[in-house]
Amino acid sequence: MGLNTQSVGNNENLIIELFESKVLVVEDQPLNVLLLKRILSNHFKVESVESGEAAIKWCENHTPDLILLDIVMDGMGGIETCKYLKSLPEISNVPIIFITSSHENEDTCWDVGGVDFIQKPFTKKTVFNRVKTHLTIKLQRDKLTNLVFLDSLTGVFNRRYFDTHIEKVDLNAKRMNEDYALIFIDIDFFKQFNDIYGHLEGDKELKIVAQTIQKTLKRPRDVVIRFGGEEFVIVLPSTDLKGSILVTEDVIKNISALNIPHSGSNFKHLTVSAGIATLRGLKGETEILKVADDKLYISKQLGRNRLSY
Ligand code: GH3
Ligand code: MG
Ligand code: MG
Ligand code: MG
Ligand code: MG
Repeated sequence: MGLNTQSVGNNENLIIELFESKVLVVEDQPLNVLLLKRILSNHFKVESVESGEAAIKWCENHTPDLILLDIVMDGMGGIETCKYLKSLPEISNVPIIFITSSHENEDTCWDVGGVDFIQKPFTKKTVFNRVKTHLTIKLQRDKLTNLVFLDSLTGVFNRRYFDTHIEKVDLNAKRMNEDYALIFIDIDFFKQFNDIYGHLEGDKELKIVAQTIQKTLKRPRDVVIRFGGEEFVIVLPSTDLKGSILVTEDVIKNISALNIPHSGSNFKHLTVSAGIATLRGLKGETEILKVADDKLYISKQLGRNRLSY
């Protein structure tokens, strides 16, 4: 989801980030598209589509930093498009500025989640400054979110994120009558690893393990969290036991395949153990967490470098 940790409040960084931020223009009049691009292209990366439907399609594969949305368009209008886009998890935090030619829609713009609007005919200065202002707020908010919810060593989500995330996943699964999986991952013999190779080397491998887990997860909604020292939790929404076993096998295999030497391990290279639990038959997130942890313990007892469920 494109998160990364960066310092807050560095003006030079902000200018670079603004320059690299993506603005999606949704507008059905070619002349307006041309004008908007002329105003914005020197300062931001600008893409355009000519309908609400095309905007939705575009957002399936890209996440813009800001959307400029025309209200009156053939087919799906701007208001309807905004409502739909705001319901997508990846887009829900993206500021949407409406471009409107009448005051009629003003209140509705706010109601459906718009952050601002630009009145047609627009001026260069107003378009530029509205876009710049809302992009700046968006980028700074992203940075704060990253600082709060990402683990600074490994770059994956932290425990604080887990607490709010798991609640939502649990609620959503129950609402949709779906299963979801929670997987505990723990590095094997990691205390010995630190003792033999030193803590700095340990930190380095911890980061590599985290990123290997992350890369193994294929779907955008799959999430890895650093739960504690050398323990990670994977949350897989809309996934049953069978699916989660396949993912966990891949995680174990991919980490083993890194072939990180570990002379203190029975396997002579760095490995992990896993415990899997899914919602089916359990009450909710507290129980699922406990069961996954119990299963992890069994994997350890059975010799490590394996999964249990
Ligand atoms: P097991 O196979 O049973 O999991 O053995 P283990 O040694 O991995 O487990 P234990 O829980 O006894 O030790 C975990 C170790 O992980 C303790 C600590 O040295 C190491 N560790 C935890 N957090 C960090 C960290 O942030 N950096 C480094 N380098 N090591 C860490
Ligand atoms: Mg129009
Ligand atoms: Mg541990
Ligand atoms: Mg332990
Ligand atoms: Mg361990």
